[in-house]
Amino acid sequence: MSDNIVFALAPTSYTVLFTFIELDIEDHFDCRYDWVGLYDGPNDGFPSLRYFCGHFPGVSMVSHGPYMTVIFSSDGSKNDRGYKASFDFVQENDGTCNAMYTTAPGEVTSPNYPFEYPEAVECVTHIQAPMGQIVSLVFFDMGIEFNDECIYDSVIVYDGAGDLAPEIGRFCGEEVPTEELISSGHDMTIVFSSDGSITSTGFRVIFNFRANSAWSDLEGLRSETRPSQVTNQREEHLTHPRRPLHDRFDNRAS
Ligand SMILES: [Ca+2]
Ligand SMILES: [Ca+2]
Repeated sequence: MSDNIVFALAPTSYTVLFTFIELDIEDHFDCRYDWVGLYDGPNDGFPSLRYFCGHFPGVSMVSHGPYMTVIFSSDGSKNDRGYKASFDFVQENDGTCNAMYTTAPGEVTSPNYPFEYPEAVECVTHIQAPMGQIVSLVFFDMGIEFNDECIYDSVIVYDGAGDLAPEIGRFCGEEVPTEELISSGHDMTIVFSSDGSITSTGFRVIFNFRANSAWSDLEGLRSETRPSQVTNQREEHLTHPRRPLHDRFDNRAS
């Protein structure tokens, strides 16, 4: 029998994004024996967001405020490997699912993935590679209410910062897109939206950064001529909100 408690505190106006990197906990339909519980506040007296057991790596949950409490509990028999997870702080906009990433590789999923996404949400994810690099995106899973023009629920990928940038692709349905999506500059934006009825299991994509050869040449030329302030201030500012509390934590004995 053991209990292990982790508490995350984000700055005011941020929420806590908790993602299972690995989850391997004695399975039971009610998670009665071993479990990880996520609570929407500074201790386990607050409402539980969800209890997890079994095997669901990649699942994320977001708190509604700046606190999240995570409790791992196991009973007296049958141990699996345990869990490993990461925390990030996400700026609260509409209280749900917007995010920004400036490091790679990384993953973006619909809320609650691989469980059903909520109705009537819009999640904007902005991915920004360092200057001179581009963003590459590959779909791994797809389950979004289908319509010929994806007018009800959709994932739209934009070639730039924000949804005014040109569209790279618009996706819905059950078929996993096979092509690699690439930005022309260092920004890419993913907008997931759902309407007020019919949901599905959602999507999962992996993104990475890579050198843009045209850019690299240009940067090489520039670095010889321009002043030494290589990083612009906007990037620094945007990087700050996503500093993790603990890069990773791990309940397994080493
Ligand atoms: Ca057990
Ligand atoms: Ca829908």
